[in-house]
This record gives sequence, C-alpha cells and structure tokens, in this order.
Amino acid sequence: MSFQPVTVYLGLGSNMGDRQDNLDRALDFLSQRLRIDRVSSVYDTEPVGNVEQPHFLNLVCQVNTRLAPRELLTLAKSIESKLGRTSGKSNASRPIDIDILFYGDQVIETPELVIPHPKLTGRAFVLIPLAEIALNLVHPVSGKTVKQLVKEVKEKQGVFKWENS
Ligand code: PH2
Ligand code: MG
Ligand code: MG
Repeated sequence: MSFQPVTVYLGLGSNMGDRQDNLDRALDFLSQRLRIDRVSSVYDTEPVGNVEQPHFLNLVCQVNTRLAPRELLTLAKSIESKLGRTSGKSNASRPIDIDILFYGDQVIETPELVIPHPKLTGRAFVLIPLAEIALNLVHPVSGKTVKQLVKEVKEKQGVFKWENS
C-alpha cells in the first residue's frame, strides 16, 4: 500500500457479450476496492488495430486509491478474469479490458507495466472520454494537457457518444 491516496485514471473497453453490462459490472467490482470519483459518458467506438472485430464501448473513470501501481494492475487483471476474459492478447475481442492510463503524475516503465499508458496519446477512444472528465490534466511525459492531446489526435470520427449512456 502506498501512503498517500493517488488520483488515477482508468480506461475501460468491452466488445464482447453485453458490453454495457460488462462496463457496469467492472465499475461495480472496482468500487469494492477503491473510490470512483468521476465516470465519463460511454462511447461506441470503431476498433483500432485489429479492425476485424466488433465495435467497443469505451469509458474512462477517475478513481482515488492507496493501491500501489502493481496492486492496481493485479486488481484490474482479476476483474478482467471475473468478467470472463480469457485472452490477454491486445488485438482480440474481450468482455472487458481495464487499462491504467495515469497514476498520479508518476512515470513507470517496467516489463509488465508502463504508465502513462504508452498508446493513449494516439487513441481518440481514450482521449475523447478523458477530455470530458479531465480536460486540464497534464501528461507527465509530453507536458501536454488532455485538451491539447485531443486536439492533435487523428481519426476522431470513429468515436460516437452512445445513446444509452
Ligand atoms: N482496445 C485495444 C485495441 N483497440 N479499439 C477500441 N475502439 N477500443 C478499445 O478499447 C481498444 C481498441 C487494446 O486494448
Ligand atoms: Mg487496452
Ligand atoms: Mg489492457
């Protein structure tokens, strides 16, 4: 356990089964172990990378936790497997994916965990929901705000506010 609580941003995505229910259940499991302060709208998003898979529902949430980064990763993985995720492959469909986007302003690079998430700056499906809840958050490596990053990201067209959210 780290001593001070830290503000953390998590990215959630689902493109298998009942996507909205998977997101809801993941948030529910998370709330049993940490405090969820803000949750973005839900977005229906075209798959990035392997395009031969169904659309995702994506959201971003802001949480407050004393869990250390490694403990938070373990929690994320355990919730992914409770919700039926079998493959760890990043290009395969999954009931839920929980990514640590930011952990305070810490920069972490270990073989198992890289924070800030190395792909977030290019991903509209992360930046657009993130901009809703943390427009002025500063990326600790590039020094850019989320507002700047969202302005710069290409291919915003594949990200749609989802009706049911
Ligand atoms: N996650 C990926 C790869 N591609 N595309 C969308 N739209 N949403 C995702 O959450 C996503 C993706 C790897 O985790
Ligand atoms: Mg991911
Ligand atoms: Mg992941």
